[in-house]
Amino acid sequence: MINVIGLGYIGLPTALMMASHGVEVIGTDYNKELVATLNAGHTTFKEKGLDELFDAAVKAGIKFTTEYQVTDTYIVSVPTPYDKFSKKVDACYVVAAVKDVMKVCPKGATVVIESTVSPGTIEKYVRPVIEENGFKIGNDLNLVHAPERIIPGNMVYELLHNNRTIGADDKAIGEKVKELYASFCQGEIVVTDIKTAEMTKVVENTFRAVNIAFANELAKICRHDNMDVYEIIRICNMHPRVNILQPGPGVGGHCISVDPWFLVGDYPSLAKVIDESMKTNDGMPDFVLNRIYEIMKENGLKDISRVGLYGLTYKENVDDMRESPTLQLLESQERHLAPGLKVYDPFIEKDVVENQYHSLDTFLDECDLVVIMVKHNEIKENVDKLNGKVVLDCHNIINLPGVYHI
Ligand code: SAJ
Repeated sequence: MINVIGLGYIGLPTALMMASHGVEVIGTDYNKELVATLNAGHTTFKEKGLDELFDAAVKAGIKFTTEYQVTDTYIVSVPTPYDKFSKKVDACYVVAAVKDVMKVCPKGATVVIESTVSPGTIEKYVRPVIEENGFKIGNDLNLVHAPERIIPGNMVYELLHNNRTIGADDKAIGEKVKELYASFCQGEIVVTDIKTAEMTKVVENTFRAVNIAFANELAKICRHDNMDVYEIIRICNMHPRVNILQPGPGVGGHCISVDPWFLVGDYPSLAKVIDESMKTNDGMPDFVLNRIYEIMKENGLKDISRVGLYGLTYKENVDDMRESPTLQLLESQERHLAPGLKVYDPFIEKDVVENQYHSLDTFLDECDLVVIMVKHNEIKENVDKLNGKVVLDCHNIINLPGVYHI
């Protein structure tokens, strides 16, 4: 039996996937409300294919509880934020979860850490906790790192098809855990050591962050000299060895906007390109805010409360707002003492910010300038409703004459 610890964006789909592939699974989370929701038969966030996967897992017998289980395999999938001051990974949730596992786990158990951590975190923070509890790693307990790689918006497909990395001290243990993941994963599963596995995960997200920062920097250069960044990237990407990502209003989510900081925090004198890239991405919401002021001036618009931000989530077609560029922009706007922007997002039903709308039509009726912060399908399907508005399209998705870009 597998006890999955942490039933958030990664733990829940992982637990459901294993259960629906014949593995006996109990999911544990300390959040009573979340567990109650799952036990009442509802998923806790929106994701393509998740409800169907949930039904299959429930049929297969998955259970949800707040209690840690006595079993031989644990998968720890809890958040790893970063310390905003030192930029280093904050492993407190992982450490707390492992401590709780130690209270119930029998000798011989395997503990798999799925949470993203910086290289050396498991050595520095997790091993001591296990040893302090009287377990000898390798004899009484096996420690493995199997970093998740799935992308919100396409999690279920990627869980099934992505290649995976398993880091273990002992190859045989790595192979055993590989077998468990192979119960559902059709991709290639590579077995390596723990520190290498930790580093690969952070490097993958850092690669993407640096590439996005490059695109954002190009957007700024092109804006400065009146060149079309999208046309330039499109042509460059026709070169067989060039693949530039897209500029945008900022980088959000709990991964690309966080994990690269771990390397800056741990290697401050070495991780220079990464540091600058993260600063570039973090500066994009401010850049958009300046564009808003420029465009208002150009169009004789004086009332900031007639400007609307379309989208609150960190990216398209998900309901996740963590580190979202829109929230960053709103914060920045407050710092500039210019409150009043309107906000709308079809995925956010609760009121989370001021001046938030829940109907696209009402929102658009009350805005003269609409800023496309997130490229949800909804707005792509309703482009005609933007006719007659001044539009700042931060993703180059609106094909109307006179649209502004970042
Ligand atoms: N973004 C751009 N331009 C682009 C692509 C993305 O500005 O060309 C922005 C998005 O709008 C968003 C942010 O970047 O705000 C991050 O979105 P994303 O879709 O690039 O990635 P995440 O954070 O949803 O998921 C990433 C994935 N990592 C990689 O692709 C290397 C996923 O595979 C990881 O599992 C996930 O991080 C994670 O949990 O670590």
